[in-house]
Amino acid sequence: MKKKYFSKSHLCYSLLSSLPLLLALPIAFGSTLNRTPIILDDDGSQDGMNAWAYILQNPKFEVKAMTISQGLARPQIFGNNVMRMLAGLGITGIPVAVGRETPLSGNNTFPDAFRADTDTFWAPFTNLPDQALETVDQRSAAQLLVDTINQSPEPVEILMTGSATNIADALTIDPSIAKKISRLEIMGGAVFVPGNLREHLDPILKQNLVSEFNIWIDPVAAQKVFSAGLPISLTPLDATNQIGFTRADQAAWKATGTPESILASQLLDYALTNISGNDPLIPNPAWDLVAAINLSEPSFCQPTPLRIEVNTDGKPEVNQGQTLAIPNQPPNTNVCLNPSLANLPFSSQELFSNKAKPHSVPEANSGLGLLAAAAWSGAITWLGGGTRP
Ligand SMILES: [Ca+2]
Repeated sequence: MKKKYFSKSHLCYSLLSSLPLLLALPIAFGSTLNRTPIILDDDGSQDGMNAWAYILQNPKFEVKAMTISQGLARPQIFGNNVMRMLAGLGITGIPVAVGRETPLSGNNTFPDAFRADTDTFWAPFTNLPDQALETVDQRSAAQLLVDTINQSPEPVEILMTGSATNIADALTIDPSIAKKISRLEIMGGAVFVPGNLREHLDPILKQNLVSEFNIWIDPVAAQKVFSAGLPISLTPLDATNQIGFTRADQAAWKATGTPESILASQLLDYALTNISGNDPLIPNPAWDLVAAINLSEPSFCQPTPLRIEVNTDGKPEVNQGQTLAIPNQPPNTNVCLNPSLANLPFSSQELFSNKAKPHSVPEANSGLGLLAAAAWSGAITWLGGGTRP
């Protein structure tokens, strides 16, 4: 007679008896899972901080450093804002450094009104703690980039959602970092669609019909980055024009109730109110968040390999900063041209739900992960935790 080793009740007993160990597994996994090391580089934009919030709560990534580029931000001012933002999120231990205050070349600048809102971190839509828990790293942004990349045992990804100034400076300090960057995801440029300077009321800027702000703000730096042989993935206006976030997303993110989701909700509120005209029919593209999704989710967009070069010689009010797709040349960039939120394994309203769903913490793509996931699911039921969403 064959002995039945594992009855259902036996399995339940086994699970319960090892519950303390199994419950600890997801925590242990949090630090040892194959998280991709990443550096976040932004110019102090509300959509950039949405992108940062998304990456910070995303179990696929481990944020190794944050750097602030000139653009919307006056980096010295915005560095302190970021430290207070991190205090509000309860996050410590990530070095934050600021870059130079001006472009490598030229004097293109964002309109002052935009920069004033960045200086105040979009108050009163957001409400930062008065005190930071840590101070800004004393190294330059470029030096922090170089040190972080060189000290990482694995290649590092970078999400660049502002000017290319800091990355270009880092490549000047140590060109060898190019070989240790596994992917540089850029939000910037307008390849086959009009630019966004033209949308501004400034009588000079609006004459430029072809350039996008992040590239235009420091075109020499951008061209240096595009020609450095990096594995670049570009999320240009071509892609972001097709994506929109709504008041329904804002409400859902707020309801998710994590520090990151609430911050994202506040920043989207600012954008819908002040950038999209507070019209319920006009969603907000949250440009930098789209690039972050493109970096995280392979199903989001099928990339198109293209040779991208930046116009550095034109007049700022004509075509300087234009991203050109050069035909019949070896590609240097994987360009996202047709993204779709419908391709994601979750809805846009669930973008910030990673920390809110305990069962999603263990990754089920390994044997131990499956065990941990099963135990976690069992524990939730056992604890009377109710239904899984
Ligand atoms: Ca940005």
